[in-house]
Amino acid sequence: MLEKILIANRGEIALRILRACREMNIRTVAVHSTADRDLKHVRLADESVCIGPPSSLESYLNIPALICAAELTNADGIHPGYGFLSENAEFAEQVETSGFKFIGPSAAAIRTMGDKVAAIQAMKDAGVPTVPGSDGPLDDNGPRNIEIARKIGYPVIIKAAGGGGGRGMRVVENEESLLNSIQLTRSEAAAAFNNDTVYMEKFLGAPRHIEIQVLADAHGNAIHLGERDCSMQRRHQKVVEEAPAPGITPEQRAEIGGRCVEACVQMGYEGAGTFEFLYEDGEFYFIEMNTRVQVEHPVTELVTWVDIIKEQISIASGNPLRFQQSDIEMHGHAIECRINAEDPRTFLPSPGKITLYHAPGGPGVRMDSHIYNGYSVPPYYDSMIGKLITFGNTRDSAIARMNGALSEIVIEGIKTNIDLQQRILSDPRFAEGGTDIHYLEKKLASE
Ligand code: MV4
Repeated sequence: MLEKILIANRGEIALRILRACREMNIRTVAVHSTADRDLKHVRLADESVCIGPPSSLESYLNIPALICAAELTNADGIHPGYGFLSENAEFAEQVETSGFKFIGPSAAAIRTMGDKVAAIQAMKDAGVPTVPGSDGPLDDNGPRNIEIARKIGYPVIIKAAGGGGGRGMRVVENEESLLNSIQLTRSEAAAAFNNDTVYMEKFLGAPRHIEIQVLADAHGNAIHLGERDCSMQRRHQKVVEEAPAPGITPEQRAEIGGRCVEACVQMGYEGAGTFEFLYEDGEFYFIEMNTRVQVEHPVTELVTWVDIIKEQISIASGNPLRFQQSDIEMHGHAIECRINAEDPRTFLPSPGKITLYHAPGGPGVRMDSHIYNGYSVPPYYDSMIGKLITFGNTRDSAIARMNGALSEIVIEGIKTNIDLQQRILSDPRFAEGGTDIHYLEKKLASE
């Protein structure tokens, strides 16, 4: 097993990784910017290293500083968490060539999934269903592009191969605007991602966002941990996530999960991963794969009883998976509300000192957060300050526990989105389950 892990992240996920290491008797190294000296995990870690000034570019994205910190402290593994360098193939490569274990997939796998055209091709090769589309990059042959769009049927969407997560896409309603839209998306992609490759897909009007969690070891074994529904989002920021996805049958789960597992085996994928799908009219359509642990991993943990972070570390240590697919059962229902330090009207970040904090508790309540009384939320990073996750035998009981926990939580001194979460949790359409990716934005516009 790895013996000392450097946690190349901050906030709640750094604390989450530290807790997993502690359970596994693995020593921990915290790295932090000068703005993050007071982070909870920095105090709890066996050692800590200051890696730079507040700016992420000079600290949490500073590859030489991170590798230097690993060398100084004699760490043997580096966990990237999510965001920052977690899906940076260059980082994964430099970590490994410097003699450390990158806790995640190979640089090659990260690179393939970072190129959305290559990712979709890999999925097609493995039998994972994809969105009807251009089957590869678009060239500048106007008549041919018009032909492709006609075959697919309007509306279509033009996406940048280097994009993802909502960046670099444009919906095209009709043939008149097609060629111009391709050119526009191409030049924006060249500027934003230094890659002008674009591709075309059928535009799905009202899908849900459902993703499959997988774990794959270095010995050719892979399993899936079922799905999460992440449709409740605003401007590509997820707000509420849940597992399982309402209405998905065990047969559907086994079918799509099995396809993802097969793809992992075929690609020689190693580590935790998430296959993102759009789900519409009973069909799954692959759009992207994430090669990191995700913010919303706890809802899967609560319904499968698998500790995803511990599995990542075990896999990176070279151990075979400790579960077979038949060992994985889904129990009950879990919901996660992201707690953000943000203005409820403008959604702009609201950093500052937390003058009073009372954590929620009780049966089926999990609070993944690094905040404490007197902690100052710095203005330099993401505004998410924690995740409130509830579990119940049924979806209704998970919702009831979430309503209770949201009313119990006290965070004073900064503005938060707790009121928004309470409005969502008491929304009758949310109670029914299965709202699409546009539901929250429409609800907010009508309030
Ligand atoms: C789509 C789509 C509809 N049709 N692709 C946005 C983020 C990126 N991961 C892919 N995205 C979308 N791709 C086709 N063919 C609609 C979206 C989309 C979306 C997807 C998931 C979650 C939220 C979203 C919000 C707006 C648009």
